[in-house]
Amino acid sequence: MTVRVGVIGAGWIGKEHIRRLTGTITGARVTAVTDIDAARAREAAAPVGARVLPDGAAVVAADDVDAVLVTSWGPTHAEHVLNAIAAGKPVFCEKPLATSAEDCLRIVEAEAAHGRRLVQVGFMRRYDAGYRQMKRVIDSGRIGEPLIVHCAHRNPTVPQSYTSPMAALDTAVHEVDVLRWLLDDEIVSTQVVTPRATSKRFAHLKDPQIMLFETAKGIRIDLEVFVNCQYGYDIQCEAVGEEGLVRLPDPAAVEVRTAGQHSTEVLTDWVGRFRDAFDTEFREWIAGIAVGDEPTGPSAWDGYAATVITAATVEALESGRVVATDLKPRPAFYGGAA
Ligand code: NAD
Ligand code: ISE
Repeated sequence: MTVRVGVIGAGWIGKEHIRRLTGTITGARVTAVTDIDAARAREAAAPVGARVLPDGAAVVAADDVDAVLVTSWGPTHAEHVLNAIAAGKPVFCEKPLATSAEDCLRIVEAEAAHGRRLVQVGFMRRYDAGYRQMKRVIDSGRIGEPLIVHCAHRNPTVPQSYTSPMAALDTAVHEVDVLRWLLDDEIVSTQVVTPRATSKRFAHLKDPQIMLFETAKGIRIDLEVFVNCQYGYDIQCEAVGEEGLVRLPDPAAVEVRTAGQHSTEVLTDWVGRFRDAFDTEFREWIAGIAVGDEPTGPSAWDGYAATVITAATVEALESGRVVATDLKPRPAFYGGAA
């Protein structure tokens, strides 16, 4: 079965995913596209022979749409995801699932009432080969019980529109998700420390920030978010356990020795760093839908947890305090205690 996908939001990542669904993976076709900027929708739809529809509701309702991809701005996600659930259609939503805990819970409740998982959230790091290897090592017990995790999330630069809360909401949200999954643990408190600010930032921005998370099992995580590091897009993660450590590999790159230097390239953006992860994420999503399986990737509950934890991190940044994350108990539908 070819899965017919309708896309809501034809901006940067929407176009990337349309290219991925139509040119990289098999088993999918993009049949409908919408964007509040109609010219953008036309530009994205024409090369793949998709129809342009007036809005997200029309995409969800379309007879030739089996599954919905939401790649619009974060504050609009909840409405489109809830529409897809009401229509009983699988929906892949780029992060964040929603921008408030209340909206995330509305999605969680709607999906649970539907009785089958329909929602997958676009936390692609779970599909990265390096993180998957790390998870296998941790789960095997080879490094013993994890105690500390050191992480860094560095972007070369960000535009003036990037604000201090976005370090948590837009950037660290990826570590929040991948670490909950990697450690099979929950983040219970968060704190932010701001070192000397880089002169390479816009004046309103606190950059870098060091986030300190504590998990239910007592694991301590330190995460440096540095979004004007200049030199490249660099993702680091090292888990230290009772009997050893495991470190995320850098992407494979040739070594060059010339002019008295030995070097390897550092990538410059997330598109290149996680290209294979995005491909795997969509390959698995489409393959599951094609055979009628429920999605197995990050769930609406994971989306809720990420939104609550990153909001608490913004509160920690603004108040200077350690903030408890206060997640609701996980419902049985999402694997919690019945
Ligand atoms: P963008 O601004 O380039 O694109 C968003 C598009 O959505 C725009 O074309 C806008 O006109 C359209 N849009 C907004 N509201 C709409 C609505 N209600 N209906 C239809 N179209 C609408 O932004 P982007 O960088 O592509 O980011 C989009 C989403 O993807 C964001 O939620 C962002 O956080 C997420 N994202 C994820 C990753 C990742 O690494 N997984 C990377 C970048 C962006
Ligand atoms: C962006 O939205 C992403 O999701 C990228 O993965 C992240 O590295 C970047 O900091 C965000 O702004």
